[in-house]
Amino acid sequence: MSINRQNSLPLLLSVFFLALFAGKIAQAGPALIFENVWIAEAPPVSKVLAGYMSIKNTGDKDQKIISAQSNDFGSVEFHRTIEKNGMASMQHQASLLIPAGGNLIFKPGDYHMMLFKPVRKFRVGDKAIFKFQLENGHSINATAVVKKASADTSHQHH
Ligand SMILES: [Cu+2]
Repeated sequence: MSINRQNSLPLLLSVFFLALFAGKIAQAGPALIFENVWIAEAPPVSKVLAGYMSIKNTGDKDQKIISAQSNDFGSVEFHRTIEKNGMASMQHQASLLIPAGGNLIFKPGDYHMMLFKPVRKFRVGDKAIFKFQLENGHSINATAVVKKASADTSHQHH
């Protein structure tokens, strides 16, 4: 007999800890979920488009997004429209903080992505891929779809 009960316990333990370790690695990734990522359709001559989304943080750590990029645009910025005394102005956001267990909603008149220099025309139903860079070194890809923006939510750029 080469294997007895006494020898199999350390083996079982090491398998157990290996599984635990593997589970930890799987959890270490960013717990951000991008939902309803969309780009507002704009006239074909537009040099800048606006994008929206919901970002959910299902993890127990705050997450910070420091940039976004897409092969379909020259550059991507995060903005927030602030209304003060009836005047709307846009503030550039250097980063986005999504609190643990919380979310951040982008919508017309609030947080939005400014998509500069589109490299092609976008029609309703077209898609574009965005890569979001996190402060912790991870990056997440999300696919946006072009939708019609209703008249009252059209984006106005300064
Ligand atoms: Cu803007």
